[in-house]
Amino acid sequence: MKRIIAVTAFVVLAAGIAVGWLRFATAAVPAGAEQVVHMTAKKFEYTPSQITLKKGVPVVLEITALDRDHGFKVPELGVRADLKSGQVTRVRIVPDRTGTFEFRCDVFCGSGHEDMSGEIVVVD
Ligand SMILES: [Cu+2]
Repeated sequence: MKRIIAVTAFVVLAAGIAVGWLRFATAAVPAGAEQVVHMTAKKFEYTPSQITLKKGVPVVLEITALDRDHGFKVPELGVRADLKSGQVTRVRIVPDRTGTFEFRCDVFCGSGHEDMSGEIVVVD
């Protein structure tokens, strides 16, 4: 009986360690796997205003709104986000086709708002 308890305790402990390790290992993978592109948004421009991505490769755009609220919209890639003033907004994109796609501000931000745009170039 003591032997059964000892074996059971060992199995439970080993399983616990295995699950813990697996969680640690899988949690560590996505963080380093995705490319991060840092951008800023301010009246009336994005920096950089052109970014080049690879088709099928996920990226996270980290966009900081420097002066006020802005928007970020890429209709052809199905992406839209609100950029709150002073905050970093993470926008995940997995480009599914090649081409040049315009992004623009869709939150009115002043007299130059209509010209606040840039482009994403997706290559193979
Ligand atoms: Cu705007």
